[in-house]
Amino acid sequence: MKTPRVLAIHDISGVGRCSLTVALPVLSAAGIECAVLPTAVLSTHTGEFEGYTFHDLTEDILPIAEHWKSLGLQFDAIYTGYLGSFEQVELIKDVIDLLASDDTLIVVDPVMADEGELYPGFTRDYPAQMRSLCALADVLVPNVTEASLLLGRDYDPYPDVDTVKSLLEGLCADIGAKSAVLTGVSLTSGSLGAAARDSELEATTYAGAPQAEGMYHGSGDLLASALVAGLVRGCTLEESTKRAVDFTAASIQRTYAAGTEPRFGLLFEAGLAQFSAQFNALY
Ligand code: PXL
Repeated sequence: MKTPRVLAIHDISGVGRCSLTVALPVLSAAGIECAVLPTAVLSTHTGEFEGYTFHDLTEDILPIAEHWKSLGLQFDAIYTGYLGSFEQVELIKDVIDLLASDDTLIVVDPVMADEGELYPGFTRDYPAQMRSLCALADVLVPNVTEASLLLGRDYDPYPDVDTVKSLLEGLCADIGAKSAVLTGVSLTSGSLGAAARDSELEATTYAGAPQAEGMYHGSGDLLASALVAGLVRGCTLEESTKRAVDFTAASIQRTYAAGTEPRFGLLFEAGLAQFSAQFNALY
């Protein structure tokens, strides 16, 4: 099998297990080449760390993409995450225009908020800007806070099945994504997972795993990276969502058992071999 190539566009936070320090190992473990376009370099992510450094790479984004274009590089998927500014959202739309072919899967994780709050550094008008990038998504992967902000709806931390369905339908019909995976939802008691809407099949499915204690930074990035891995390796949206939820839930359980500080992220490393084995079987 030819090794698929994914372009991951996120920041690189040196410590804290999020964005590129998660996308790279997870995609590699699934047998995918992960090309990276870093949007910024930070010493740590912006949650629960004081005094982090932030080096913006906005000016490098288009020259990097233009160089790749001149090399004739093809990407099986373009996967975007944390972007530091309005300007970067606009630039990433240009990068997609430049580098995506009809066969490139566009996955957008509109990283900007969690638990009802925007992350530090994002202004209240950012979600409206992010909508325009989300419209290009084949698969949009927000958490419940991000979905509510994108749709201009009140945040409900515990959406029921009808609310989840309505959020997913809004992400597809109003925002324009072809499919959507809503993360951090609990539709059966004691479970936590993600609901997926495939608008071509007009089907909504739910994947849950036993709910583990704790909220960890980078959980959304881990789930989205594992989802991209499954999709690019040819699994359906439903199957990819299930694998991503299982991998993330096992990582949460392992981290809770280890008692490490949530800001240092999920101990996903010990689960990579098992995650990888599911894809080896596909070769
Ligand atoms: O995990 C999302 C994320 C990614 N990158 C940076 C962040 C966050 C969340 O806080 O701060 C820099």
